[in-house]
Amino acid sequence: MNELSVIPVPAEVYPEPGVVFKLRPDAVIRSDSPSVGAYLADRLRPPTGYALPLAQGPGHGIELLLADAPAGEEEYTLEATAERVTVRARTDAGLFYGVQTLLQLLPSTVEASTVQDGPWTVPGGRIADRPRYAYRAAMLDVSRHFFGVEVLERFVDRLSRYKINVLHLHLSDDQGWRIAVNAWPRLATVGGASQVGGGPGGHYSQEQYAGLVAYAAARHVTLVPEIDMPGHVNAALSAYPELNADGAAPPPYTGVDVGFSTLSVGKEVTYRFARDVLEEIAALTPGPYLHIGGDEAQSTTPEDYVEFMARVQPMVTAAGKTVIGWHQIGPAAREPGRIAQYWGSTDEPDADIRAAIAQGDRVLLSPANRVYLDMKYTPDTPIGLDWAGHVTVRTAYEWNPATLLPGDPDVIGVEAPLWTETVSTPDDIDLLTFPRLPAVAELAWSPQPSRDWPGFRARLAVHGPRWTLLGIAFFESPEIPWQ
Ligand code: TNX
Repeated sequence: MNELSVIPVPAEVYPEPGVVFKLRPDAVIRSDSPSVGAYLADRLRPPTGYALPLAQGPGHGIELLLADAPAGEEEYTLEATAERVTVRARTDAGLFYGVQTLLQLLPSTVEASTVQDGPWTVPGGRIADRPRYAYRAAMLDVSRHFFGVEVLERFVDRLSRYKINVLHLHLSDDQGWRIAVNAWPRLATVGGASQVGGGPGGHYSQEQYAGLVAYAAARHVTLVPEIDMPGHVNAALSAYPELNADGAAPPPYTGVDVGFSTLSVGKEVTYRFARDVLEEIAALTPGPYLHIGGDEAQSTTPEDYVEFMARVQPMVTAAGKTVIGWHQIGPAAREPGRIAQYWGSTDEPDADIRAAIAQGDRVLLSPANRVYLDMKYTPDTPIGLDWAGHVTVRTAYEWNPATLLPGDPDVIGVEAPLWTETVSTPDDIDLLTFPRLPAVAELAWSPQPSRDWPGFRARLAVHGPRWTLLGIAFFESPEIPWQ
């Protein structure tokens, strides 16, 4: 295991020089987890052409075992001998991560969808691995540009290969409302029928959303839905005149400005709307979190903002969920367990995040000048923004989440957001996501001392051929010695 190119780099690796596991055509998969066993078989059968039956008993092949496992929730060990590969974990999630590591130890052609020549080898040795942070996330803004369920499924599938375990969906903004709400049907049918640049937009039915939740769960990814309030609400205001202070609905918005819309904090209908929406979204969400936005409420007075949040945050708690808000939520009274998502820069934390930390909020890190996937890599990047600077692969990779903010906050993890003002096709998503998302995945999973830029750059190079086989239109950054 000395030529490992695993991303995120595992916590502990003990190579066994001279030992090689070679998958034979008669190999079996013995799995204590039916779902992870089936996932592995689905990934291995097309490129190998082997039958790989799910079998009992320890023949030649791969074992995924829930016995004699390490203690951590997402922890696993992987041992490769000449005869078999054994993954052990206490949970299905741990086995799933062990399987991702195993797939990365096999040749890149394992990503092909048709039968390839072997040999299907895994270097001998032992890995003991566990995540640094429990919350390892990406965000996709489906409001500025709408993307259908198939695009989201592909995104989830790709994230899960790098042990990302949360997908945050920005489901509402000025330009479009993307989820059906039975109590307020015009949100989706009227508020969803627009997007940046004036395209048709779209929305997810509750059935489609539930399907996506299940698809993600099968890959150990939790969806975190966001309904952004009290700003970023033009789409909702355009669908329901009564939500507006003057009772008149504004036209749909197809530009890229922010900060011009607000819910009416003094109107009771605002709270009926918020409660109905949050209850329906909570019912669609098996995960523990609801994100209520709270950013850039520049058309809401600070007093109104605090009053609004004092009434709306308890609705999330009442629906059985934990509040997440962008860090502007810091000055508003907190609900127990609240998480503030920091999207400032790494230079000087502002008063809002300081207020959040002082109140005891947990913190999710999304520093814009490090992990905003919508920032251009360089001035030449054909799409993307640059208000937070240019974010090279190295910039995204080379920082320490533990020392970013003062006040010793409880950091739950790292999230890389992809805002889509300039992102309108699946290839656009790929270009901005790869290779920066794998950099963020390693930042969130691997221990700080086991990762460094020269090592990451060399390992990343080996992933290019995999992405090509998967049809990922990644950015061939000159920072990486691509193979
Ligand atoms: C800031 S980050 C926003 C978004 C924009 C993004 C573009 C945040 C909470 N708000 O409304 O899409 O910048 O980079």
